[in-house]
Amino acid sequence: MFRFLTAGESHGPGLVTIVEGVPAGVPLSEDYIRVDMRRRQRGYGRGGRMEIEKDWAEIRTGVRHGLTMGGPIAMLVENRDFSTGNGPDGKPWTHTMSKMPVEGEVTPIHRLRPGHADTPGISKYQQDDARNILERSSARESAARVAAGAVAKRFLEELGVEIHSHVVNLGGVVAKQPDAFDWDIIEESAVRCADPEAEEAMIKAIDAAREAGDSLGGIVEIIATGQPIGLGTHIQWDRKLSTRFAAAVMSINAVKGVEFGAGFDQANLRGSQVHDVIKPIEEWEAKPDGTWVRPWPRRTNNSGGLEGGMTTGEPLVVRAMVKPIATISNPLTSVDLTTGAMEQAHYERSDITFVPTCGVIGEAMVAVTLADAVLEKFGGDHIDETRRNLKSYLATVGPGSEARKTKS
Ligand code: EPS
Repeated sequence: MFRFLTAGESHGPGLVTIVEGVPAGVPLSEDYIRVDMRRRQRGYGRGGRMEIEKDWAEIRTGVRHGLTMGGPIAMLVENRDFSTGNGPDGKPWTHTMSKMPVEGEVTPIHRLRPGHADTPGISKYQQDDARNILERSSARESAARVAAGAVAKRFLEELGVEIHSHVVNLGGVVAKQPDAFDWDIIEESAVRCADPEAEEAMIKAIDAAREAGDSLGGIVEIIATGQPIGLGTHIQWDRKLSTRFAAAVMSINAVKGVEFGAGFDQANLRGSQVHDVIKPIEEWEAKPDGTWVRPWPRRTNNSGGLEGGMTTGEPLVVRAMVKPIATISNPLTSVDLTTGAMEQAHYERSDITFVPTCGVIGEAMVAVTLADAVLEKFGGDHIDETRRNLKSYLATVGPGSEARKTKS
């Protein structure tokens, strides 16, 4: 099993994550994790906080001489804002977020932000200060997820799996889908978009929203390639991979919808237009060892690489719809939590959009879910064992029971 937990607050000393289940022998470094930590911080439309933070996941356990040891990997991500920045009332965050009681007043947050976790949070946790809710509900926590996701990606790379993402819609500007993805170009794009014309319009939309004191949502697409056919299962509802990917991606702050492959558009089509026809064996690509590059390949991939809750071996295509951020500088009318009287919602600082970032967080959640599914099927206390098990399984996949016997 591959799993992780996070801890930490947005303006506390930092974030912590513990990743468990990584086999021994996987090459891993802080520099490798840093690449995704940086990617998460980029993107046009991010707010002032990203000028302060230089996210770095410090590996504290589980790695020796550049290789995982099989034990839990604990990582720390410092919040530089805590040690260097000022919070409300011009007081340092060390004061506002002190573990122990402090001298003098710390101004509580009473003006609830519609759309954020504030209102149900203060009710349920019986808080008189919405900071005790928003510190944990902040999307700052996604830095710890991206660190965990990078570990999952490193493990998956060893098995030939790659994960990327791009923005398909930002603030209602829809990108044209390219025939083939050039991931280097997408990484260079200020909004992580494959269509330069749409990119320009997205940037304009972000500038206009900033001007209006508002925020923007959108849609990101996450694509994983190289995973074998047959991960997950059709056997039980909670073990289906479609269930697990949807839950993992829906768990990202502000994500309100998930679709696979042709997605919701399939509602408008007939079955004959939707289902992915299997190619005849003459068109299969063979590897030198007698196995197939992709057994049971398809002519199309409307399923997004999942059938019956299992991988088909075709690229996994997951899209997430991200609502506009709830913290807006021209705040909505709201109420004071102590009196119920009308007030403007609280505003400290925020991003205009975090759609480009959301793709990077989506990659992390897809990576963690795929890593878990790979270990469920192939196990392995050392990466070589996982690799051996994957190889012997692949030798059995293809037409005919005779072929299965002789190849395995
Ligand atoms: C974020 C840090 C936060 C926000 C954002 C994501 O920093 P601060 O609250 O200090 O400005 O910029 O959080 C939200 C969008 C949210 O709704 O909480 C980060 O590190 O990604």
